Amino acid sequence: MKNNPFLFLATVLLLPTFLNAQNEGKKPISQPLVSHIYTADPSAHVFNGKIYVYPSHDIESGTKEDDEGGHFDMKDFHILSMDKIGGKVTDNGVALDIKDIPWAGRQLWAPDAAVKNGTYYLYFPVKDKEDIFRIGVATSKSPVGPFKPEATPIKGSYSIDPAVFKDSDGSYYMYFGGIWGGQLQRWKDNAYQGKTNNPQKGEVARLPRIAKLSADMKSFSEEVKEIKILDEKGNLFQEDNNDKRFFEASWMHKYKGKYYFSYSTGDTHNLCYAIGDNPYGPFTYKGIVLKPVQGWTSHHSIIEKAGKWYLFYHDVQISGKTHLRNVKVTELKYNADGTIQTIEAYK
Ligand code: FUB
Repeated sequence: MKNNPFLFLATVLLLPTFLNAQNEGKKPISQPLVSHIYTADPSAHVFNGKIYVYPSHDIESGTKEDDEGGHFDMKDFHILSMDKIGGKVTDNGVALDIKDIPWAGRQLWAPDAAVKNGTYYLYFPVKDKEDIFRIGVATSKSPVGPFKPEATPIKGSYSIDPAVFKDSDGSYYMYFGGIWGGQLQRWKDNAYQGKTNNPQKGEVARLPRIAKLSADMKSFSEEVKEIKILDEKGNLFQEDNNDKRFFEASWMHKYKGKYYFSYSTGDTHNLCYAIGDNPYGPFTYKGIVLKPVQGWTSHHSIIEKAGKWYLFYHDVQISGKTHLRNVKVTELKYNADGTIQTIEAYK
């Protein structure tokens, strides 16, 4: 897209207008969780019976919009908490500031969190001083911080959107990656290729990544691997299948013994899911979790609380601007065969 300014204009500027027009006259099914700050990319977890949401904190930094998402120029994280869905939402203040991350350059993007033995781990992508996205980790004794970052990024990490999943056997895995501004296309066999073109039609779509975390939760215990998302015939998606192929925003949850890998298709704005039998996949594409929301990006998490399942997501209801988003939550339901009922964010 970078090499084709007309395609860039069409997809980045015109498509959201079209999608937003599709939703015109309809009402959102849920309201922003908070409105005093802009929040996005909600990674929700239940820790000690309470719900914690680890979102990006969108701001109007004044950075000009470009085709690598330079206007998503976030500088800190605020963690939200609530006792129950629909209950009072607390903003717990600044949990981590970019100025306290020694190796960070710019753009603190979508985080996630995990807990182990009473220590909370905040995982975050940020561009390093060479403008290359890496994934860092910070720790705290409290789920809402303040978090103390490690001096260097996680060795072997790259790209964006970490999602950390704890399996039933106590193992932790990190899923990550995002194309275009998320730079995943710059990496091949875990080696940096330098600035490359965005993936082109006719190519096999880029695949999300996984690595098991070490016991210390601050490093990978194995080499980063690709995870396969297959169509119903067992084939990998092509870049042309951009309404189904992986773009960014990985999430993993387990339901009735199956592994559900969900993700955003980016330029076609779907949140999709694929099911597998183990954390590494392969995963077979099953359908859409959430139809396109107002705005350009779509990013989510899925949790269970008190016997019900919930989808946390974002749109731009408050601002109408792609880079100033607000997080929301709605119930998610399964069919008897384990497939997910597609959610329409506006009715
Ligand atoms: O918030 C910045 C980026 O936008 C995230 O990392 C992507 O998932 C998209 O939501």
